[in-house]
Amino acid sequence: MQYRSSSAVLSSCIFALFFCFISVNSYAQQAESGKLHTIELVAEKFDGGYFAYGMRQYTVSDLDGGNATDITSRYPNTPTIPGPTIVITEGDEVTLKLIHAFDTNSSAEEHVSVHVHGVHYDIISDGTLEYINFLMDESATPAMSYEYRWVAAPGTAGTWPYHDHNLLTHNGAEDRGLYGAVIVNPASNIVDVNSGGTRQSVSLDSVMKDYVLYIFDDAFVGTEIDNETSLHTPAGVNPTLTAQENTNVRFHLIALGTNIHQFTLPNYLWPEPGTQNMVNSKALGPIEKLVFTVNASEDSTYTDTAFSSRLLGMQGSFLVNP
Ligand SMILES: [Cu+2]
Repeated sequence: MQYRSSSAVLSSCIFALFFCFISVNSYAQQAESGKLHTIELVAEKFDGGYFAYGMRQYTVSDLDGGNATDITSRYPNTPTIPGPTIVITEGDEVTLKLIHAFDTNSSAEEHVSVHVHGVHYDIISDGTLEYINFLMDESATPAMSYEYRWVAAPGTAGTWPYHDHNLLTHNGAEDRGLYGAVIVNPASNIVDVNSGGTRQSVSLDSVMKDYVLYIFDDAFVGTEIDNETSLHTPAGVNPTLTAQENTNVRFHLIALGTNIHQFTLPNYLWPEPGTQNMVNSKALGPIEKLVFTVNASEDSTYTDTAFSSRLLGMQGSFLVNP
């Protein structure tokens, strides 16, 4: 398949509760190798007046569709907050069909979308309304699903949020539960870990668990991925994270609030991305992210030490089982 490059477009979205800066990247190039992730997400109503994304169908195949494997069962079979974590690798492509699967009480509920950060896509996959993109409403509606296409081009490795942009307001309903994450693993399949104080490159295959922690302005909300069972489990508010001693585990922090947060994991140091330093704390502003891997050696308490976050008790246990 051929895809034309689109010109770079910059848009920004401001939420009632959160804001984010979004760069809609042009296709730097077509992915040269990798896998195709064919995903069907549903958006449904959720307890408490919230909304949630759910994984309806997920197959991974070669880019031409061959050798397809169904991995839907890795995910809960009901919609969840946070939404499903999509795990891909640089070089992969994603087609994501979103299905509007709830009765609407008002016209404000007729549009729902997926707007992603970090990966590349054409403007028709922006997941915004014509009001913002000057082109068209890129929504699933009660009448029609909508398909988005993303390319995890070289350089997109990282962990990125996705969220609705069109339900209720043109800023979306991220604050009503419609958000999730995309993990783009590096094509090298290598991550750096602190080994006895020095930086060591290890295979991603050695990472036994991934913890995705969304940092809101009053709490962490998490999802835990067990890479032995491949199961994704929503872990709730300020979740207790567990690891087996001496295994590598990876933290993915995504700040979704408007405050500046100061994440720390006492007794642990991790290689700072882009430098040779070892650090144990990181400031995260709105929509910033942090991905690091540690070797689980002792119990700790991950904490947001920013002043107001401390007052709100933003912390959770990291328990290492011998
Ligand atoms: Cu955004």
